[in-house]
Amino acid sequence: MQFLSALLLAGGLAIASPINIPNYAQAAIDSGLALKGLNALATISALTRTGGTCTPNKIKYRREWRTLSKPDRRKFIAAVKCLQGKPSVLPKDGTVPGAITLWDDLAYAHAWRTFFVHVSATFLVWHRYFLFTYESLLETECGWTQGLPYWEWGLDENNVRGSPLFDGSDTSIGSDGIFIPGRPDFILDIIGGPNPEPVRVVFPPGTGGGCIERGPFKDTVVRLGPFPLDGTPWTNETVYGNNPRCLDRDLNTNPIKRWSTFRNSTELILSYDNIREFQGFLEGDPRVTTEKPIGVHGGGHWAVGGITRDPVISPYDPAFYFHHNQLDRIYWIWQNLDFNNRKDVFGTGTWGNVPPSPNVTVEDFIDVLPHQPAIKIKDSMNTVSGAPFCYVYV
Ligand SMILES: *[C@@H]1O[C@H](CO)[C@@H](O)[C@H](O)[C@H]1NC(C)=O
Ligand SMILES: *[C@@H]1O[C@H](CO)[C@@H](O)[C@H](O)[C@H]1NC(C)=O
Ligand SMILES: *[C@@H]1O[C@H](CO)[C@@H](O)[C@H](O)[C@H]1NC(C)=O
Ligand SMILES: [Cu+2]
Repeated sequence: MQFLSALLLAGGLAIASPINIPNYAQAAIDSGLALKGLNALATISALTRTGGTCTPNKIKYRREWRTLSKPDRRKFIAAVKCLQGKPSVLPKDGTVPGAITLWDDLAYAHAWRTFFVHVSATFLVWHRYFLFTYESLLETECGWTQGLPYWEWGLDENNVRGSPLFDGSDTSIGSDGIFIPGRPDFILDIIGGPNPEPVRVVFPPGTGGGCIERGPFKDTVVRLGPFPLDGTPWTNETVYGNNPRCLDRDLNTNPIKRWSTFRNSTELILSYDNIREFQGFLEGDPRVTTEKPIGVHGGGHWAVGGITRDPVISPYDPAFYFHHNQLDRIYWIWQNLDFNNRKDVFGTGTWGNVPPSPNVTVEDFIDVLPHQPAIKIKDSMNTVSGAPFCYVYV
């Protein structure tokens, strides 16, 4: 905690509600110094709200991957591998033939909620609960008692392939995919905005494209899916069936440089004071912005590529959780800078409100069946209430 007080003293800040945010210079924003400072302010703010069973000795400190010692990184990798080897706990009634392991279950838990928890009111809170479920399973099933590590994209905005998270060493989560040359650009036509014409986004393919080449998780087996990304109709059989194949990746610095830099994350936190805009810009929701499609959320997904582009079964890649943990961190920092005014949700309960559905309120529930019981959305706002969350980011 030493560095937190150091940062605060340096700024000579008074803690009030809402917190006074320093006027950061552009250089501090671009270098990540500002984001670090905002994280520190959020931590101090959050720690004033601990309650229930979330006593100081129980709080999990979620940290950036490269701040873990190498032995701890190996320990975390071993815990994830352990989870991948545990049997499925889904009912064996034939609904999900591809659910052989707990790792498949987690992909399924995301898959069957996909069209309700993206581009909807519950995007941030549902993924928060999903991450908590993963963190809890890592502890109860596989003995990982430290907080869930996250991936600070900004540290890799010039070179994703060189990231300690993806360098293929035994302290990474595996390398890039095997390079597949000669692929065309990605062309995304984003529909659902105010104009009938889609918003077109183009970027080059990454440096992989095939199965993970080396390092941990090279041998991870993917079973569910793939979900058809070209719009062809899907069936339960294709999405939930048992279709064993490798885990692929296509690391790509281009999407990070354009959508998930330190500047992008920091501006997102500082620019909006309501959840509609904050979440809309984070996710590139076309109903909120056509100028800034993709958002930091899409930037991270496309930077990893491969299966993490699949909106339905992306949790098969351990990178998914690192990426979403960083999103939850950005959300958490934003909330804790003005907590009393940032405990709301906005929107309905279906993707882009298709089909139309009622507005979601904080009295509604979210769940990650069958691994976690339903909780009220309002109980997902304070991450140190003990009901059920007990974590902060450092
Ligand atoms: C998948 O199965 C569930 C019941 O298990 C059913 O309600 C649903 O309509 C099915 N979806 C498709 C696309 O077949
Ligand atoms: C993201 O930040 C980079 C500089 O770090 C900038 O060039 C780019 O325009 C930003 N993207 C968005 C969508 O604001
Ligand atoms: C849902 O929320 C929107 C936006 O705030 C509002 O305009 C609309 O009236 C709400 N609908 C209902 C049924 O409350
Ligand atoms: Cu998701």
